[in-house]
Amino acid sequence: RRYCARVSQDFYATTPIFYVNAAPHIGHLYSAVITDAMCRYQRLKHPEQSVHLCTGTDEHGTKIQQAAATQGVPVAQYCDNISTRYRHLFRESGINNTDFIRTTEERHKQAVSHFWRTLHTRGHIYSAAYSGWYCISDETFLTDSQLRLDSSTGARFSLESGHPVEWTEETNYMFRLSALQDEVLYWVKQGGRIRPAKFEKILLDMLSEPLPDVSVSRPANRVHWAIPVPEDQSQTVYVWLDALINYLTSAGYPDEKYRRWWPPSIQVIGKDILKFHGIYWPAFLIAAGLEPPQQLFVHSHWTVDGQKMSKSKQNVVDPVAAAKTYTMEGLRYFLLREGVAHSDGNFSNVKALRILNSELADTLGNLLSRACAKSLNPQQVYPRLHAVQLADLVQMDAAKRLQDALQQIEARCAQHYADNNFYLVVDSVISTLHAANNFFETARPWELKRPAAAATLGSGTTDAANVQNIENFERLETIIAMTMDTLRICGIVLQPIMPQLCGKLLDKLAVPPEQRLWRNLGECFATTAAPSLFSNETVTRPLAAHTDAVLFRR
Ligand code: ME8
Repeated sequence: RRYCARVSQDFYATTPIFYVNAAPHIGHLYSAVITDAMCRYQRLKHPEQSVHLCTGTDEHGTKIQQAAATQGVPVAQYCDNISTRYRHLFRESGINNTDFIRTTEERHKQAVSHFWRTLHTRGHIYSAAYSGWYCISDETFLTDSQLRLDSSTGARFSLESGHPVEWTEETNYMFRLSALQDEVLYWVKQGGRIRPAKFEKILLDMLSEPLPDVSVSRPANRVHWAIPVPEDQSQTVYVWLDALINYLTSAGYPDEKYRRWWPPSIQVIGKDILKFHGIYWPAFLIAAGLEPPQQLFVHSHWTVDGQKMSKSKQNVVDPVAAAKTYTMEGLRYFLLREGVAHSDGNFSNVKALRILNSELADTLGNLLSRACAKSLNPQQVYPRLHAVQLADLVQMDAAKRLQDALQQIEARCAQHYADNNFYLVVDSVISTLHAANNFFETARPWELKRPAAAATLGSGTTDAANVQNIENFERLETIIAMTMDTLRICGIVLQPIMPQLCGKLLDKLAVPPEQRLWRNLGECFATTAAPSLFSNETVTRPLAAHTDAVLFRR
């Protein structure tokens, strides 16, 4: 079997769909923010491409049934409540999803039924008596090696989640996973499918043992909040099979239109659900005659002050509350700046405040306030560069360092975005902004402010004082223009990470929307020979008067 390169130029990205058994926390938001930043980068880099970003909620199964019962709310209403909280959170966080799927929707039930029938017709499903240790919380049967025995009580618990298991005997439908081991291995081994590479290794380890067949239905009398198995009302579809199919539903499956998006370009998941997405999911797809995803991007977990987040520890970080402290853009920035996919990240208020104050308020915000200060820039303009002054200024070491940083930023950040290393994008931008602040201080523009005599500028007089005035004025304009060019470039690069804040920055600088694309990065004093403004204009451009120059308050 060969998986060919995707024919369609369109980009399809997914987040996991989240269980509605509890409110969203920063871990859930993190998956969505990563995926959103990937999609925003695609739009920036390839504006001609269509992008589909699907997220949503996973609403079936015993866990949800129980959560609703505990609250004494009808289960459908309970699902509505939590699903709405996710929807709001994502809207408030600037997640630009093009679909929000709920597994309780009719379109999804249709997709699951169709997919089930396809597996059945192709001979991948059989009926069998099954017994084993079942963990309700994990929604799965566990083998002996996945259990911990409490010798004092004789009770068994899931090693991974710590939740209790029960001995369960039932007849249900099995999926011939064992027959697809080689196919799955072939898919994984193509390389680059599972990123970062650390998770490819983990998956290959899992695949080094023979895969058992997997139970894909439950008796309807035990799990009734689920999708019925077609042609057998006594059974319901296993929640993980149901949940995984959401990615097809969102693409339009079973209608042929799903082919426009299939297979997904990238599927973002947390490390906790690697087995389901790295083994079951490609196996289900291959069995149904469909192509597995092009890439799985697996991220590690957030801990809080070094501890795993959990309700019992009462240390779950509510993203809505965190956004009140840091602003939503600040929270996005912190998550993408501090999160690295291959190892767990630690959320701490002290660290978040320190980073946001020093990078967003001081480094970025301050540079904009300086360039827009009325004392230096009374006309409130994005001025033009003057060739003679530019040639002289770039002799300064501080200007050379800034120029170097700007010359490298496009290629470096394109690579970092392609690798989904958002923290490295931020690194490049912040060091460029440091270079710009340093240049500004070294160039001392405040010493070039126009004296009152400047009123005669352009009047044609040639006395020495006036010539000096004109030179000073042009030097001042050039320093401000170089600073604004840097801010503009950094603002364009950071848009996928902080869309609103960068929008405000680019608005203030009066950059037209069609000039905020990746391809506009080539147009700045450091990369174009001509001393021109962006888009080769040579005029001075008024700043947006109505937009505040304060980007981020400490
Ligand atoms: O597993 N740090 O849903 P779920 C970072 N419904 N990310 C975290 C995290 C943390 N501490 N905790 C959770 C399910 N996540 C299934 C998925 S997909 C077809 C079905 C993120 O609500 C991470 O992406 O338990 C993880 O994989 C996901 O939330 C699990 O969310």
